[in-house]
Amino acid sequence: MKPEFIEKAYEIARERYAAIGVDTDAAMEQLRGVAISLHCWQADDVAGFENRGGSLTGGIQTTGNYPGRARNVEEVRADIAEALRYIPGSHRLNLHEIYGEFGDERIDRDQVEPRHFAGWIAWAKEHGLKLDFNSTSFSHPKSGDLSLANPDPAIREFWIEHTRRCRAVAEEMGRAQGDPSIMNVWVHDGSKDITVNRMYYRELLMDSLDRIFEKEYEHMKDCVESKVFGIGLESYTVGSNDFYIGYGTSRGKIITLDTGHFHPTESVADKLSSLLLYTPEVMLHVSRPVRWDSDHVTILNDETLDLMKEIVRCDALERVHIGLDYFDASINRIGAYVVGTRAAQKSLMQALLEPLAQLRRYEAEGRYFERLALLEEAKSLPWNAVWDMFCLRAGVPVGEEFIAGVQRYEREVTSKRG
Ligand code: RNT
Ligand code: ZN
Repeated sequence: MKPEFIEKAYEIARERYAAIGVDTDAAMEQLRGVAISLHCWQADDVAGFENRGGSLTGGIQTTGNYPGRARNVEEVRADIAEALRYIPGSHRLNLHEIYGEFGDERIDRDQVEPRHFAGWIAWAKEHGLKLDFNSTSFSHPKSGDLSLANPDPAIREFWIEHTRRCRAVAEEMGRAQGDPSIMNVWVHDGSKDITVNRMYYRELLMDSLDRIFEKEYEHMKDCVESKVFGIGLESYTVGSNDFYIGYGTSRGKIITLDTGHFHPTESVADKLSSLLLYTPEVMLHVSRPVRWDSDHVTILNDETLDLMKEIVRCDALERVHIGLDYFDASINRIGAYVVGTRAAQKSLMQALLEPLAQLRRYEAEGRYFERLALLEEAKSLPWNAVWDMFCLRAGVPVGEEFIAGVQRYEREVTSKRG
C-alpha cells in the first residue's frame, strides 16, 4: 500500500472524527501506550521444555497438526520475534513455568528457580519485551484431577511449593525489568462427575492460596483465574468464578477474566465495572470460545470489541492488563499470533475512537434514540484509516501485507522443521 494513500485516507478520517469531538492523534497515542501480553504457548501447542514426552493434561486441549511447531527455546523465541515484526507497538510476553531452561538437569516443578529464566530475562530485555508469568499445574505426573486442592498432603505441598517458587521467579523478572511481572495462577482442579465434597476442595484451595501468598513481593503482582469446566472435569471446578471473586476481593488480588471461561451468552465486558470497584486491577485472557472454551484465535468480533470499549468507558486502561490466551494448532502459528494481537489492538483502536463525550451527554439527558443512532453510526466511521496510519507510523505492514511476510517465514523457517 502506498504511504500517500494511507496518509490521504487518514487526513479525511481525522476530519471526520474531529467533527464528532474525537481526536484521532490522541487515540493513536493512547493505543501506542497499551502493551498486549502475548502468551508464549501458541508457538508450540502448550508443550513447554520439560521434555517428559507426556501429553497436555489439565482439561485443556490443542487440536490440529499444522507443520512447523516450535520445538525448543530458540524456535519459540525466533517465532515470537517474527510475529512481533507484524504487530505495532511494544508488548509483553507471558511465560509458563514449563518454558524454563532446565538444560540437562532434571528439575521438578517444586525445584524451579529464577535462574531457569535468566535466559528469558536477557532475551526479553534485548527485544524490548516485559515478562509476565504463570505457574503450571498441568501436564505432570502429579497433576491428576486435583493439585492445590488435593486432599493428599504430599501432593498439595508439592504444588504449593511449585507456586511459591513461581512467585519468586516472577519477582526476579519484575525486578530485572523495572516493572512488575504479573503472575497468573490457574489450576485445573475439578472432577468429571457428581461431586459431594465440593466445599472441602474449595477450603483446601483457599488454604493453599493463602499459604502461597504469605510472602509479600515488591516487583510482581498476583492474579487468579477461574473457569467453568475442563475436558474430563465437566461436573465441578474447584476454582469457579464465584470462588475467585470471593478470594480476589477478600485478599486484594487481581482477578483474571478469560473470555472463554464463562457461559456462552454471558458478557465478560459487563464484569469489568463491577470487579474494578472491588479489586485493584483486572487481568484479561482474550480468547475466542467457539461453542465451548475452544481457545480459537482472537478476532475482531462483538465480544472483543465490547470488552475493549468497556475498558475505555470505565477509564481503566491503567488498571486492566490485556493478555491473550488461545492455542490453535491447525493453522500457521506465527500467523495466529499476528491475527490475534492485531485483532485485540484493532478493537481497542475502535474503542478509543468512540465519541464517548457525546454518547454520555445523550445518556445523561435521556436521549436514547440519539445515543443508539450515534452508536450505530460510529460503527462505520473510518476507524480503519486510523489503524492503517498507526501501523504505518509504527513501521509494520499495513493491512493484509503481513500475510506475505508470514508466508515467507514459513517457507524459509517453519516448513523445514521435522
Ligand atoms: C485454561 C486457562 C489457562 C491456560 C494457560 C495455558 O483454560 O485459560 O489460562 O490457557 O494457563
Ligand atoms: Zn486463560
